Amino acid sequence: MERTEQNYRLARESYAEYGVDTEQAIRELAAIPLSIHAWQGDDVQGFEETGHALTGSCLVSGNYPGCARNSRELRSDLDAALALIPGRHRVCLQGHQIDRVVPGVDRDAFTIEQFSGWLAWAKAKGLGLDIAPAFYSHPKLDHGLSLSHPDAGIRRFWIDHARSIRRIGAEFGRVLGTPAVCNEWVPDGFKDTPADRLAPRERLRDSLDEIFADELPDTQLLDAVESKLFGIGAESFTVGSHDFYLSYATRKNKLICLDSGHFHPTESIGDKLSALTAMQRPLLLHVSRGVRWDSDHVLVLNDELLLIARETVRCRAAGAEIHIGLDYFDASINRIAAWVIGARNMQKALLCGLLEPFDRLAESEEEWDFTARLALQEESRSLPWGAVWEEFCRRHDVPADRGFLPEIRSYERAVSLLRK
Ligand code: RNT
Ligand code: ZN
Repeated sequence: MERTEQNYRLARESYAEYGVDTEQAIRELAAIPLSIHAWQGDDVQGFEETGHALTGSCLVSGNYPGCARNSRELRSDLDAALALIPGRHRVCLQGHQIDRVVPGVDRDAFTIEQFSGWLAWAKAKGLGLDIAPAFYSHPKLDHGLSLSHPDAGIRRFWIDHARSIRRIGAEFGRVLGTPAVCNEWVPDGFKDTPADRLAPRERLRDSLDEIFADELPDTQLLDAVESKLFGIGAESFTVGSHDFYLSYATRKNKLICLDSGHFHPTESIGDKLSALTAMQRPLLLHVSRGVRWDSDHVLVLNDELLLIARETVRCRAAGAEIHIGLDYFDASINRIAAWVIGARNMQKALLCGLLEPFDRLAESEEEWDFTARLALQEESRSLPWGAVWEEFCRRHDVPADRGFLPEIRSYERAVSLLRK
């Protein structure tokens, strides 16, 4: 404890020499909520008890024991994870992670009743909730198509699912006093070259128009739309591409959701944040890590994450509204550890962004001194941000990095490994 404070005092002085106020960085980091994705905890399975396999090009690999079998167990696991993530955060649900199965009530007819346990839990814990319709793992996802399907009956089912999830989100927002972000992502696409690229896109556009026709106040609900480059089994064509959704979001005044695993590997969403902020769009991020074909590995503190976080910090400082959601799933390691490691890495990256000697860098840039800019960028990598992070954890009463795994181990011994 004492060592943490001593290290922090020295770090504070070091940063002060670069004109950086660590106290301000600590305050600002505490004010950035992450939307923690509930689906890391159930391998994106949901709780409908229908036994539908995971479809829609999301693939979860691994069989680490102790997966949550119902929403009650998932909430208990989330409690364990949230206790190890410093600060106050939100939880994002998928539209099939229901509390209660009512025979005969399918996704197109879900109401707040299916999510009442989540709402009560969030209210008791003072958490905000976000949500997304689940357009996959269901027989109505036919030939890989949902909202863009040529059959009006199939489109109707998915439109009604999205409408019901929007209403549930608005109820979350109303009761919890913080708007729920509701994100529309559909897996629609083709494995091989389509004959007609336009018709599915026109159908997706019209389905979205119908979904958003229900007017809900933005004090309760914020709509987002999420693009993707390709998916497994949809390698050649994705109906909801980035161009499609970016212009849709602009036209309909929706949030565009940028998933860091949904672009060409050399294309970074870090660069897109300022481009969109310049156009004054609020944004939703799905922060993830792409590895070869997979878009959903646990976040590590790599250059990509540092860029996304530093740009988020800069754009937020300029007044941009950027909602940070996490989106990855790994079933090959302890699922609570996956949440905790990824969320803490997101926070560490944000902290590095907040601690960057920005004024000095900008000064060099203004003076056209690109040599000094590069030298300082590299120098600042080895400034003692780790000591500030430990102090941040201490102030939030959460273990430092060396301390969280033992807690997860004891939770799995006492709770999750007993699940069969
Ligand atoms: C899929 C999208 C989407 C999903 C969730 C589970 O590629 O990223 O956000 O991760 O719907
Ligand atoms: Zn995503």
